[in-house]
Amino acid sequence: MRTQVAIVGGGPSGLLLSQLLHRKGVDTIVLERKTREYVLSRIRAGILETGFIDLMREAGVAERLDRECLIHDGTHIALDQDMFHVSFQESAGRSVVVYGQTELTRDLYEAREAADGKILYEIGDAQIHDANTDKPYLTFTSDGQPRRIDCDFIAGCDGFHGISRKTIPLEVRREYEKVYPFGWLGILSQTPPVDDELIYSCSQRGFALCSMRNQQLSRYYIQCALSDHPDDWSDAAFWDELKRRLPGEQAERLVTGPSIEKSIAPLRSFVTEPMQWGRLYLCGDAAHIVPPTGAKGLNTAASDVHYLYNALCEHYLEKSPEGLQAYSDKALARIWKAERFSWWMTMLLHRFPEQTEFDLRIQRSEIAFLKENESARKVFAENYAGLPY
Ligand code: RFL
Ligand code: PHB
Repeated sequence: MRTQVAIVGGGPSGLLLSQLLHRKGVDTIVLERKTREYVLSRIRAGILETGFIDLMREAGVAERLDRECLIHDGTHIALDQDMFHVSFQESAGRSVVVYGQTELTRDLYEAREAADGKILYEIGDAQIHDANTDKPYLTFTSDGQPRRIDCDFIAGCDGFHGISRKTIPLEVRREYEKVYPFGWLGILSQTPPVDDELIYSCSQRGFALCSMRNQQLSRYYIQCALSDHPDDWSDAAFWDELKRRLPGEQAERLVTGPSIEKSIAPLRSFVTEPMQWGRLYLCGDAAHIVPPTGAKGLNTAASDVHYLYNALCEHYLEKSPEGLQAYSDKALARIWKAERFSWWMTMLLHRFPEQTEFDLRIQRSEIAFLKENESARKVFAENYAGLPY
């Protein structure tokens, strides 16, 4: 088989890149290790920046998103019983939208299928060869048969546990990592959300987040120990703990119900540099991870896709190598800013095992400053609503 751009990974990064390139007449093949159903069963991101929406529109896949998404002009932040609002519209002049990663991925799959796009599912043992030459290729197994794809470029969109990043030799690759000493226990429930907007809550019992997917589907998270297992948490125990971490009025208003999904995600900050090696380009979680506190994971994947898509268009349509040469530096400049914001928001709102009384007072005073100071709220809103591409 031959294609222009071979894409490893059929998550949101890989599918969006494939769909955007297809609209410019560039041929791609997407290789996905799992089934379509498995990818769609992963409950992940919920908040999209406007840059992401613009890309979905450019890819011609935003019709349902534009119709069904919830626009959020701001967010609530709670410190114990006190809750205040930060308006993204007032402070940054833009909003974010709520539209689940599952729905977005479904829209992308449907668009690729409608255009007869090539996606190979359940492939095994993918390996990248000769990425630092003019003739890169991939080998893998499909239906038990060995296969090979020759291509011009390889996009490594295979997430944190994929093979693409590890293909870059250790002498070239530099990794930066911070692991946080807790996880997020998340549940999805068929209940109306407790508020029209998100609530990020810093309480003495730890962090909690009230989010949603739509008017009838809520997504809630609580900070938990890394040693916890979802089965340790009955629904009743989860609701009880969530209520204790919310201001009284919100706790009272909370509608509870059976969970339809329950999982624990560890929190990590991670960046690999460079994001390019020869003809291999990394995109999304394959190159970087943020803790979910700033809702930046999927949004940073989208900015990578934006830079790589434009660079590939410059290569194929304008015969210019400049975009591809600049890709890693451009992508990383934006990534590090999102890393900083996600780290800061994580430090601001969680309980840390080694926190002293002094640390706690500093944390409270930083939240108070955010509440009272317009400039601080502006910095928060600019970052949360998404920095420009
Ligand atoms: P993905 O989604 O991990 O997709 C990678 C795909 O590659 C496949 N794959 C392979 N395929 C072939 N060969 C191999 N060797 C392969 N190895 C792996 C995998 O099966 C998979 O299908 O990466 P991608 O596309 O870069 O997308 C990244 C996002 O999924 C991720 O950043 C977000 O979900 C992070 N995130 C959030 N991001 C936001 O922007 N806003 C949020 O509100 C938000 N909330 C979250 C989140 C992530 C969470 N978890 C569980 C990690 C909340 C949570 C709880
Ligand atoms: C979510 O809805 O899953 C979500 C929202 C905001 C975050 C993280 C996750 O910061």
